[in-house]
Amino acid sequence: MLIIKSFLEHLEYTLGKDKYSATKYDRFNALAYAVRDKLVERWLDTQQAYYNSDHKRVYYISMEFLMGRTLGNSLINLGIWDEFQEALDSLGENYFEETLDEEQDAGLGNGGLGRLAACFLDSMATMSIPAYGYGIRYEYGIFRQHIADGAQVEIPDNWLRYRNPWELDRQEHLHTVKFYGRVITTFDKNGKLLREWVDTEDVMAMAYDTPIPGYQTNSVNTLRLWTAKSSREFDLKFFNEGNYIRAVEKKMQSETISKVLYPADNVIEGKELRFKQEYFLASATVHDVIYRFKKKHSDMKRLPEKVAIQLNDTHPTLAIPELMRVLMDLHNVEWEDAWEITRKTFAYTNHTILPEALEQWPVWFFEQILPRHLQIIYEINENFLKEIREHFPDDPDRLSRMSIVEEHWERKIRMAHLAIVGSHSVNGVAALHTEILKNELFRDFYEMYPERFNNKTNGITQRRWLKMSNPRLSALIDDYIGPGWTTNLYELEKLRAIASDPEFLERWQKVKRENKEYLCRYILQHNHIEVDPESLFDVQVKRIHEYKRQLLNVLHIITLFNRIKDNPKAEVVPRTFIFAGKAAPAYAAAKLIIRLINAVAAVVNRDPDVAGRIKVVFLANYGVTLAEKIFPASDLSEQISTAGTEASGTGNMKFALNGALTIGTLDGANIEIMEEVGRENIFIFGMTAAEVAALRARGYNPREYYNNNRELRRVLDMIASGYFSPWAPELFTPLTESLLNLGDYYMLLADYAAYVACQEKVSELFRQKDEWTRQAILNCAGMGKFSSDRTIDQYARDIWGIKPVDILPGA
Ligand code: DL6
Repeated sequence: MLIIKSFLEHLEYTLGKDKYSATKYDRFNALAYAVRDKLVERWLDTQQAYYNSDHKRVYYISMEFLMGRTLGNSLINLGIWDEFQEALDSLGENYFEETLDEEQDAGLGNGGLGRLAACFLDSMATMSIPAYGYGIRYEYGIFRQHIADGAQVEIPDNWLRYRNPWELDRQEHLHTVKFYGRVITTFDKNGKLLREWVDTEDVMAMAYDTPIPGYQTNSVNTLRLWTAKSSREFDLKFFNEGNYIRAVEKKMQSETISKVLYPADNVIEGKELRFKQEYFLASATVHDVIYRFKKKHSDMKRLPEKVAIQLNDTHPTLAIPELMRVLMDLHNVEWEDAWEITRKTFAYTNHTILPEALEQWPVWFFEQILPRHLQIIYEINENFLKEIREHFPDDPDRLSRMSIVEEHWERKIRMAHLAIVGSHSVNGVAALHTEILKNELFRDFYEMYPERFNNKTNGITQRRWLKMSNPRLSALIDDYIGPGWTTNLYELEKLRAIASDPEFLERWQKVKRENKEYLCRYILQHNHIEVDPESLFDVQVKRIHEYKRQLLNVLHIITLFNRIKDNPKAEVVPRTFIFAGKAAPAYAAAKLIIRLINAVAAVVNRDPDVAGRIKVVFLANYGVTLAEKIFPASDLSEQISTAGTEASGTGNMKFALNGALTIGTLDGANIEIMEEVGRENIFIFGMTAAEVAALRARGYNPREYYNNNRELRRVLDMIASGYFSPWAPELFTPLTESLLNLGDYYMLLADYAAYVACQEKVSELFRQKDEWTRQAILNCAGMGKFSSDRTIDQYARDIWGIKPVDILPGA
């Protein structure tokens, strides 16, 4: 009952409420504080142990951390879920669940890249790796999505409005981040050339720390997020000039840096504010890292012995010239040494090959905002070009291809080139993706630095994505093979031996059924659609993007619809098509795809001929918490991107872990999933990446497919003629135009027939309930490789050279 005591004390003394005045949100806060108390001691012990042992530490810098909720995860990782559940439920019916449900998602990310960072934090803490996450404490996270008349509406996510009980502000951890100004050259007393960056406009970066508890371990790591504060000196200048309004205005301007997360996934926003955000994160983090290093060391050459910095995509790459600047201008390190230290410290992960997501910043941004960094980048580039000439003396074209400075059109800095040149490791996030980096996107660099390139296939944390979000399946698995899978996911292999055991099959089916019933209730409550839990739950949840091909899924739905309309008595396997995902607010095609899904849903769901056979549901506001409800209830996982476009995918892993079968292309990590679960237990269709490239090179003509496939033609004509939008017949023609007249860049039409045929096999198998279940079990059994623990182990060994540190209580 100590728990209740602590909970009630926080309600009273921290929040000033009693049981009469406390809202549900107060209850959540009081519980969160009670749990945080339990973390703090271990947190302090961990930080002290890192300091004392002076181990090498890794700094994972990311513009995104898609954390979701923290309370449930902390209870799981601390092993106190049951205890708290029992204690809280003694206060009232459903008290515990309702309280957990009050927590807002920390949505500081767009999708896969941000969620990967969050899974990595969990794994690093669980594996006692001395690690820090560094990011920005956006006041507004990813927008909330509402659906109004079938269309996406964005609502600001003011997630910090009602306090965040997990964070602690560290007023003492303040760093000055400089912008603008000019560089002057002076000499020191020995005649050495000095560069000084002067007349800058300064912003303060203030730290907020969140504890990251490992699972069944004493380690509690730190996620440090920076918030922008105006600098006092800066304000004073205007105050002293008597310009009060200007001073306040400037203060507000400087604080906008950490206001809002840019909401585009896999696309860059070439905005000045985004550029400033990236530098703000890079600079504050580099200063913090150096500050911590200097507590124990004075010789900067030892930095790479003690510090590894992982760049989560190119977004934090300005940390490379920033470290060079700090070493040379503030610590008097010579260029050669500074460069060696920098290269040995940094490692870069690439997460996309889509051209629209590869960052290039205009040189004039640098000239105005970061003039000293531009000098440094130019010098890095000069040395680099010299090195290329030495390696490849007879290949002048190479120089312009590889240069860090793009000289055509507007001059730009190619951030990926800077990241590769300034790092000792470059990795892709799935085997195919890394091959594409080596052989296509970064081929020139691979030829020059083959030893830098390596693959680290992504993973997910099984603590959140199975143990916490699917308690029924976790309990069943524990019953048969024990709980070892929570820290060693390869233990799931043991399920293979019982995949045909009738009792196990039956219990597995019962779990799936209950999870589906739970989702049905959610759908009824939120979408007012009644869904049959016996139907096949065919699910595609992820960001809406043309390359992910939600539109191909819609083409299949309309095909089925037509088949049923033509032959209303035909035997069909009932399916519920479930979609969820956000579109970037400025991405017109993606937003139109959402409208089309909802328009098709409206037609299909009210048609009496198809009643009881197909339903279409679009669930609004996809995020971590909604995902936790969807994966456990899914039968079929749609992973249908054009081969060669999805770097890895991680949703694919979450589905399979929860016993869904995959229908997918040979893209990203789907290929490795297939290798692990067996070709016979996955539905693979469509062109390979090599076939896509070959077809593109030959000249792809989508019209050929349209002309030669009657069903496809009919589906596209229906969309184009306004069948699903009689109130605005031309509403969806931009989508059909892009397929038929603008080249169908992602080749939906080329894969359509194979996809539809493959879906028929899916339906056939679903009729054989036990065989379906057996394959679902084998999918789950094959997921060992896809734990983020394995991924982190590989990063720690191959890239960071970091070993776990045992944390003894009270050490
Ligand atoms: O590596 C995490 C995740 C992959 O699983 C996805 O396949 C990939 O699309 C995503 N990439 C991005 C890139 N954004 N930018 N830049 O989100 O990374």
